[in-house]
Amino acid sequence: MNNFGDLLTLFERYQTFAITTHVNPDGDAIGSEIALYLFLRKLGKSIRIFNADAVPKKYQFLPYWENVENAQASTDYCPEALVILDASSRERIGKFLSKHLIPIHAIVNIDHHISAKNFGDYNVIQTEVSSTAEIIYKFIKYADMSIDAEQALCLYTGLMFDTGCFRYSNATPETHRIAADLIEIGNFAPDEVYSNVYEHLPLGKIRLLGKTLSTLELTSDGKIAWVVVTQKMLNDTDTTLDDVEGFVNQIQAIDSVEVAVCICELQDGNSKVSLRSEGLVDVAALAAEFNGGGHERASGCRINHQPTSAIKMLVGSAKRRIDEI
Ligand SMILES: [Mn+2]
Repeated sequence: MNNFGDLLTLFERYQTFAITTHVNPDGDAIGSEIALYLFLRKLGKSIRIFNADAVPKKYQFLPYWENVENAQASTDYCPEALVILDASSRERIGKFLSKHLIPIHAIVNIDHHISAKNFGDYNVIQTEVSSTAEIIYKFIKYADMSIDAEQALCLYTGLMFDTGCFRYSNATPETHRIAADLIEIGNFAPDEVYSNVYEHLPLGKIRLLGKTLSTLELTSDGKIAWVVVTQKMLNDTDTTLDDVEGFVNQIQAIDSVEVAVCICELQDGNSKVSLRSEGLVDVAALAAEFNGGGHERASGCRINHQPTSAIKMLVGSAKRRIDEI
C-alpha cells in the first residue's frame, strides 16, 4: 500500500498520464476523474481520460466532461502512467481498456471499496472514506495545491453520489466538513447538483420502474426482495441499463427487507446484479461469491446465467447468510 507522498512523487516524476474508471461510471467515478485531470493539468502534465462507457447525460453538467474520450481512442496513446479510479479490480475498467491501455511505467490504483484489490504498481486504498472523491480532495490538500471551483463541483458530485446524498453511514462528520468546504469553494447550489443528477429523469425510466416493480417478489419472511429487468422491458420503454440505477433502493426501502436484489438481463442473456443491505448481511461478501464487489451495504456482480437461475443462486446465498446470523 502506498501513501500520498509516494503518489505525489509519481505524479511529479512522469509527464504523460491516462485516467480511467469502472464501467457504467457514476458520479464518484466521473467527478474524481475530472478533478484529478485538472490537478495534473495544473502540474503541466499531458493527460487524457478514457472510459469504457460514455458520460451519462445527468453528469454532463460537470466541467470538462467532453474531455472524457471513448475506449477506442486510447489505442494511439501510450502514457507513462495509468491512473485507475474507483475500480476494485483491473477488470472493472472494461475488456477493451484492460487489454489496450497499457502504461510504460506504472498503474496507479486509487480506490475506497472494501473489496479493493492491490492490482496497481501503486495502490492508494482508503476504505474508511466515503468516496474516491474524498481521497482526491485529501490528496490535493496534501499536495498543497488549491482546489478550484470546477474541481469543487466535481468532487462534491462524487461525495454526494457515493453517500446517497449524505444519507449512508459512510457520510462521516469529516465528509460533511469536506462537502461544506467544496460548496464554499465552488459557490454552486447543492440543490442544483442534486437536481442535475436525480431530477432529469426521462419518462421511459418511470415507465420502466413501473414494469420493474410489478416483478417484485419476496421470501416468505419478507427479508429478501428482488425485481427483474428484462431486455424486453428495456426495449418496450426505450431505456438502457443506465436507467435501472436507483431501482434497487426502492426495493430496499420496504419495511421488512434486509437484502434487496435487482437483476438485469444483459444482451447476452446473462445477469447484472445490484445488491443492497439494511446492515445485517454483508452484501460485499455476497457479491464476492460471484466475483463481484462493492461495500457492505451496496454491491454488485455479474452472473453468467439467465436471471431466473441467477435469482435462485443469490436468494439461496442471502438466505444462508441471514440464517447464520
Ligand atoms: Mn466510489
